[in-house]
Amino acid sequence: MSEIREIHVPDIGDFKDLPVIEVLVKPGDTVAIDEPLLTLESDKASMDVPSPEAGVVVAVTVKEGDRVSRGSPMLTLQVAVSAEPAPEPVVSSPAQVSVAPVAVTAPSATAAVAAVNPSAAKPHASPSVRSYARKLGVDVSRVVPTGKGGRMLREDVERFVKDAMVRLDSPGQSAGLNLLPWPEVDFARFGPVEKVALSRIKKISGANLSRNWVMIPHVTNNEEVDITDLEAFRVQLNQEGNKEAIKYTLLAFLIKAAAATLKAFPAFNSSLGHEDGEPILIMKQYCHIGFAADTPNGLVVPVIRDVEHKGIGQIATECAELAKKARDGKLGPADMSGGTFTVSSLGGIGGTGFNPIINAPEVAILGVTRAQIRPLWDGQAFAPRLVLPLALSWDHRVVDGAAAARFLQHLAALLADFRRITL
Ligand code: CAO
Repeated sequence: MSEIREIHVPDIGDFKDLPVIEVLVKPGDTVAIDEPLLTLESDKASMDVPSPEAGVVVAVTVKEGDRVSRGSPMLTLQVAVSAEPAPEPVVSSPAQVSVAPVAVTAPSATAAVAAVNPSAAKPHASPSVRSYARKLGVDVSRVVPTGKGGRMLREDVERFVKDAMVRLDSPGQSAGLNLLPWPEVDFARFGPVEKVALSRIKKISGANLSRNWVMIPHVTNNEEVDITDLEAFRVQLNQEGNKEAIKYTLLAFLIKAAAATLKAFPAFNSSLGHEDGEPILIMKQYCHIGFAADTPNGLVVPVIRDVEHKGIGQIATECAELAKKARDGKLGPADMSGGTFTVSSLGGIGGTGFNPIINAPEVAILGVTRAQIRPLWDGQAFAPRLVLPLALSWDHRVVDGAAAARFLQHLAALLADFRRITL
C-alpha cells in the first residue's frame, strides 16, 4: 500500500524566507531517506533539506528563486505504508528532520538544527556537493566555485577531477612538481593586518592563470612600432566625428591588425588538442579576439567575434559596449567564450613592457603598453615619432621564436601603415 504525503520545510532554526537556490529532485524521482531535496541559502551558508522519508516524488511545489520558511510545502511524495498505524507526520517532528548546513562535514538526518553554523561555511558548498566531493576524494577547499554567489556546484567538483586526470595524463606531470609547501606566516606578528576576501573573478582567474603559467612553456618576443601615421589617422577620424558617435580607439585598430596577422599566421589562431591519444592542433577558421578588461572586481576577457569580417568602427563600438558591461559586472559566459587570441592593452595606464600570460587554450597573447614620442633616425636626421611597444607571449609547444618574430614583424608593418590591411 502507498499513500501520498505532503512534505514541508522542516525547522530551520532562526532562518525565514530563505531562497531556494536549487531543486534537486523532479517528479518521478525515487528518493531515499536523507537524500537532499532542495538547497536553501542564507546570506552566509547554503543548506540541503533532506527527505524525511523514502518514496517517489509526485509533484514539486517549489521552484528555484522561491522563498521558504519552516512549514512551507516543498513536494508531495508517494510513500509505501504498512498496515501498522501511520507514523507521525514528519514535518511535525523536528527531531526527525534536519537541515544539514554546509559546515556539517558528515550530514546526519538527526543532527539538530541548532548545529547550523553559518559562520563556518567555507567554502560555500552544500552538504550534497561536499558529500559528492568526499566520495571522489576531493578536498573542496581546492575547488573553484562557479555557482551563483560563489556557490560550489557538482560540476565544479567534476571539473576539478577532470583537470586532475588531464594533468596526470600529461607527459611529465605524473611525477608532480614536488614543490616545497607554501610558507605559513603569521603576518600579524610583524604589524597590523587586515583580511580581505578575494572576489569571485579573482578566485577564478587566479586559478586559471596559475595553471596557464605552470603548464605552458611561455616565451615573450618584443617589438616596437612607429604608429605616428596611424595615430594621426585615428585622431583625424575622431575630430571629423560620425553620426554613430563612434570613438575610434587604438585598441580597435590593434584588434583588427591582430586578426589580419592571425590570418597570415594561422598557427597562432589554434589550440592544442588530442585525438586517439596523439596531440593535434585544432586550427580555427574563425577569429574571435578577446581583450583584457580591468574591472573593480578583477580581470575579465570579453570576446569580439568574427573580427576579420568587421570594420574598425564596429570593433570600437563593441569594445566600448563590452568594456562597460565588464565594469558593471554584467558580462555573461557567452560574452567571454570562444576566444582564439587575446589583446591585453595597458596603454591607457602606462608602462614600457610586460610579459602577458597566455589565455589557454589559446596559444598566444599580445601585450601593449604606452606609446611614447621618441627620436627615430630616418636616414638623415632624428625625427620625433610615436613608438608603440608590443609584446607577444606564445606557447613554445605550438609555435617557435622565428614564427613569433615574423608574426610581430607582420603586425608591426600593418600598424605602421594601416593601408596594408587591404592587401
Ligand atoms: N599608448 C598611448 N595612449 C594610449 C594607448 C597606448 N598604447 N592605449 C590607449 N591610450 C590612450 C587612449 O587613447 C585614451 O586616451 P584618450 O581618451 O585621450 O583618447 C586613454 O589612453 C585611455 O585609454 P583606455 O585604456 O581607457 O581605453 P582603451 O580603449 O585603450 O582600453 C580597455 C580599454 C578595456 C582595454 C582598458 O580600459 C583596460 O581595461 N585596460 C587594462 C587591461 C589590463 O588590465 N591588462 C593587463 C592584463 S594582465 O593582468
